[in-house]
Amino acid sequence: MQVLTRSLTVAAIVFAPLPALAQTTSPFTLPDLPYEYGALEPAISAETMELHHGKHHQTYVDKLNEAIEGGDAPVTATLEELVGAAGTYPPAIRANAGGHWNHTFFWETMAPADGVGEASADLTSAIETVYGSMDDFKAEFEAKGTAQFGSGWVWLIVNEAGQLEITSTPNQDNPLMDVAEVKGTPILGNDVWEHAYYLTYNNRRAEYLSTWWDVVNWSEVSERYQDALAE
Ligand code: MN3
Repeated sequence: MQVLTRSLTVAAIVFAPLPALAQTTSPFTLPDLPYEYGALEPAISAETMELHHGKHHQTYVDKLNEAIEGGDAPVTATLEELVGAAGTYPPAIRANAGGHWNHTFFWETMAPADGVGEASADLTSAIETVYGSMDDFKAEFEAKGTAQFGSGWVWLIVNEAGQLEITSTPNQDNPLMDVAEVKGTPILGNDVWEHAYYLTYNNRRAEYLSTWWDVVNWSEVSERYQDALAE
């Protein structure tokens, strides 16, 4: 009975929903991952996840809090507000609010390969309408991610016309920002900074992008698609 109780407790912690981003204000905190560091292997190694979440994401959170403490943005601003008005704040807010939002989104939209679910009928239909097939969509997404010069992100968004669109952003920008060339609501995104893949894939970004589909949480992406359409 003790063992059962403990395993239920662990499960509750591991699968507890992450706090809604829009409701959080400074000081911001590093969210727990909804899975273990090794859970996305072999697509993403435990070592990569530990550094990426525990060091890189933590640093964005810390620097964001420092910038706000230093007066760069109001302490009452939510993360969503900081990201949406990124261009009106000093660069430290744009980089670190973006980094915190992007990585939180990234962790939530991945899952262990045996728990990724499937794209909903609505999302599948929309992808097939725009891209022809799921494979053609993936190829275009990978090409956009490979073509992003230097550090950045590749996204699938619901754009302002309510249509699916693949876009990329430099550094820690994202399509929610006022400064984004192509604006919309991200429903899927991949981090193409070298820190996201270099330990396993070295300079082979294209191989990382093609392998990454194994851990895309299609159930979560499908929910975000419905939410984005309802906005
Ligand atoms: Mn990263």
